Amino acid sequence: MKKALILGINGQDGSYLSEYLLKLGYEVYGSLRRHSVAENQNSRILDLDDVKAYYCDINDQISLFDLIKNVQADEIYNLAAMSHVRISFDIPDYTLQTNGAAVLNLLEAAKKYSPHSKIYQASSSEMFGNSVDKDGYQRLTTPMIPASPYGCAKVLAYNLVKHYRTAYKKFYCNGILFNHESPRRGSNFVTSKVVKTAVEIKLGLKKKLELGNLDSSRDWGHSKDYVKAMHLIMQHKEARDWTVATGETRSVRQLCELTFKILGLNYEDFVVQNNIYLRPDEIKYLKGDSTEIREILKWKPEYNFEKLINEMVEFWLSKLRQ
Ligand code: F7E
Repeated sequence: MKKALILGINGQDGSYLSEYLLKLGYEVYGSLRRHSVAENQNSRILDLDDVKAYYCDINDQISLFDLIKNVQADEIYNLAAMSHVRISFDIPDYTLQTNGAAVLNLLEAAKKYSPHSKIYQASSSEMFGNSVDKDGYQRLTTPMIPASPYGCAKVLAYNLVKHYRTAYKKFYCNGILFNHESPRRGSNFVTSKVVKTAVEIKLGLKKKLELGNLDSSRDWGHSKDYVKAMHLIMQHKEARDWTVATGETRSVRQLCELTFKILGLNYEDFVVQNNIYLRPDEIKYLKGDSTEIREILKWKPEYNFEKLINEMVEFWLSKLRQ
């Protein structure tokens, strides 16, 4: 039985990855961060009785080193991060520490105490900033010019992983994942915010939806598909980096248009701009080239944008109707 350790197991991706690995027969361990609302601590993995979850913070070397040493995992997935780009402008120091420098702790801990472990690092399309290749895509060779503290920290971690792979001949990989969503997405990310508020408007619970930049575009996939990509990356014969994306891009405006349309409404009647949701710097356009992972690892997403948003609308309708 293979052992997996998922750092950040209660996040959207951590919970889907746990379910997937349990189904594949893995023994699944995870780290939980202490949360002041106890109910939120493990809310996404409540149904997963077989998961062994422990308190550990990637910033806390003592708990991290102990966990790495005690579990002796075959595969370590680092999904622990401060994941909100706009909030990273408010707490840049914490973001840099958690998403960047703390990855060094992980690499050192694994090198010293669990040398056989493979490591997957959750890298992000946010690392590209506003650089786009001539053909309109981002890929491994696209220059990384991050446009947020979040992106800067992720570039640091990305480079540390590459460095440890080369210097110490380790199976350490980066998955550069473009935006990925689901009904489990936190409601301050734009897809969940739009879908949840549109459903509230439909049910007469709210009157308007306040957003920041409507003209930025993102390549949105489904978290369930993306955790399968993480696993495939760890099974490949060679340790290397990959980009994972749908290869389609939509603007926030198009997201609003589709969501309200599914509910029989016109977004223009309800959406207003509020400058507090604008960012000091913003990525205008993301569209990922995932040809390599599709061709070499045979990764194939089951969801497209329409199916993803329809599933999220169904989820919020049934939750808020109760
Ligand atoms: O914003 C715009 C916002 O916060 C998407 C994280 O998973 O993906 C995610 O980062 C777009 C941006 O995601 C609102 O300005 C407009 O252009 O959903 P988001 P993100 O910043 O792209 C990457 C790949 C990650 O790695 C991150 O961890 O939507 N937008 N109005 C808004 N965004 C939010 N959150 N709220 C608004 O009111």
